[in-house]
Amino acid sequence: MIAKIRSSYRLLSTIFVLFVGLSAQQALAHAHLKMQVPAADASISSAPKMLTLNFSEGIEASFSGVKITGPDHKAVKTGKLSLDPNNSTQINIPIETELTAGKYNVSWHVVSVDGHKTKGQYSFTLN
Ligand SMILES: [Cu+2]
Repeated sequence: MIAKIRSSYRLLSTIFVLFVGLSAQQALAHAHLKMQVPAADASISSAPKMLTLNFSEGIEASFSGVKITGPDHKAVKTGKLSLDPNNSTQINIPIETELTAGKYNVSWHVVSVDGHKTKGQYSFTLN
């Protein structure tokens, strides 16, 4: 009898551990920024024409946005954000003005294919 209770207790705790493990994995499945061009904290010498952001998950482009702010604290004119045709985890944002030297801040927010929102920011410097 005691042995039977012990084994069902063990089964229950195994199920519980599996459940907690799965939930934690789902929480980690949100879209995190993995890579960006120009890179975060980069010091670059030529003005970029395009900004690309790579995430850990597929992105819903229509619910995502990126804002670039220049050294004068004004927003940089950007074109329409789009999903890369060959990679659903990458978004491309055309830069429609010739950037001048200074520090630029990139502020992004995205919705991943699982419907979750994430956001963040980083900067790069044009010399
Ligand atoms: Cu998620």
